[in-house]
Amino acid sequence: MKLEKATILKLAEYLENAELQAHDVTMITGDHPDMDWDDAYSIQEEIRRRKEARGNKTVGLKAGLTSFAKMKQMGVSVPVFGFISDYMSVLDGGEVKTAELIHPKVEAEICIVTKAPLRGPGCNIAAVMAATDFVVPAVEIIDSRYRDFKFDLKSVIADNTSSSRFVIGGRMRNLEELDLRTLGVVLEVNGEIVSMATGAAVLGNPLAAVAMLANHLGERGQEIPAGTFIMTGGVTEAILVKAGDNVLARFQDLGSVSMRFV
Ligand code: OOG
Ligand code: MG
Repeated sequence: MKLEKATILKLAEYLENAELQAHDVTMITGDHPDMDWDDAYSIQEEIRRRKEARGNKTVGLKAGLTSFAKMKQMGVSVPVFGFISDYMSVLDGGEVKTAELIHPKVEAEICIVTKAPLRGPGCNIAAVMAATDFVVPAVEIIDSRYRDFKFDLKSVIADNTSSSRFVIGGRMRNLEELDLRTLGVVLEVNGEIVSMATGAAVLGNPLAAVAMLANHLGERGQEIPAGTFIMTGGVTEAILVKAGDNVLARFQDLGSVSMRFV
């Protein structure tokens, strides 16, 4: 850790206020070039603590920047991990209010719910398979608090990996019935296909993102509890949306997820 505790608290408040008041901010590494990875995750943890103290439940964990398309889009090479809160949930077919957001983008994600705890180090795909209760599709709406969606890895980690809204839809399926690597995903905006990919776009297998999350938490003495909803990361690059847009993600074998931006 390079930053003082008081600075961690101040930066968490700065970033969370930007989220809650829907205004953009400048990158925090600009003023704090010496901050390290622990500082970045500590700022994110403080944002989580603030939300939970206010009564918001943490309802899931996420991996981000796990697909080559996203890594290329954002110019980075390692995944990041964050959390999602109850108030970020939007019903399938529901409305996303753009007035509450800065510059939302959508991305289709393969998600799982665990039935047993997962703890690193040494967590691998087989361990994740054994701990998977079921698979379910979702669309994540990310909304970086940084101006023009431009950030470095430490800044985006501190900003809770741009978490903003998410829509779970489609149908749940047992992992045994699916091959996540060849599972196709088509993303449409206003009836037009804007991107497509298969599950292998995410680290070769989306379950690898869950193993990496368990190993990341293991380093911090934490684990993924049983019953955790986990988003494995966008399979394609994220697509900028605006009020009036209709978004539909079609997942092979898992049904579809939709929402309107108003
Ligand atoms: C960071 C969040 C990335 C994903 O699925 O790749 C993410 C960002 O791109 O703003 O959630
Ligand atoms: Mg995502």
